[in-house]
Amino acid sequence: MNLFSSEEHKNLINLNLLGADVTYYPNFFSKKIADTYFETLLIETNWQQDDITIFGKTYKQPRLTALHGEEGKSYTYSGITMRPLPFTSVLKEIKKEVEKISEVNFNVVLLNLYRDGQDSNGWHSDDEKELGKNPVIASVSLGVERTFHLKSKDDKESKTSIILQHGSLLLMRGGTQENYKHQLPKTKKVDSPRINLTFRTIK
Ligand SMILES: O=C(O)CCC(=O)C(=O)O
Repeated sequence: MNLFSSEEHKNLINLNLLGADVTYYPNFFSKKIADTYFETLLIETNWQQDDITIFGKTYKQPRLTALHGEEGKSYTYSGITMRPLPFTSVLKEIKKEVEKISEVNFNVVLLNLYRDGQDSNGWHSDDEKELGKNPVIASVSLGVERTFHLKSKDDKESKTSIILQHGSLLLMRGGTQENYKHQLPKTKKVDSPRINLTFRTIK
């Protein structure tokens, strides 16, 4: 099934950030397909809320998560080690499409469920050792639109904001993780859920 037309793929935005390579595809999936993916993932994912440890303090993670991927590809971040459940058929379908455009084979996907605007993801880089140097991260957004921020590690004043739409893909490559941090801040303007999928390659 062709999930998108090549015409839609021309509609891409390069964020033009020095030392990074970030491309945004607002309509990567059609609304109809994105609606189906959102409903399926919301219902069939085994969402969990882990404790995270930051600077020695333990908190409940402000969102729900799940990890799916190839056997043995565990992922450790913020003091949590997640062991993957197998890829489901819907995740395989999404993975196939993001692999075509990014020309990378991904072996895990981290899913985040932001239940409402009070759920968030703090400033960080996806720079864990097991992702290797200059990792390619393909980030799919489903559900309510949320603002995403990037800031340079050298110039902390210059913050870039982008609204991540339902059915969009944000592709982060090159020096993005080495040179930038990103976050998904809390917002009072949103009271419905969003699912984010970040496809990654664990070495
Ligand atoms: O929800 C998002 O768009 C960001 C997700 C993210 O930064 C992560 O999972 O590392």
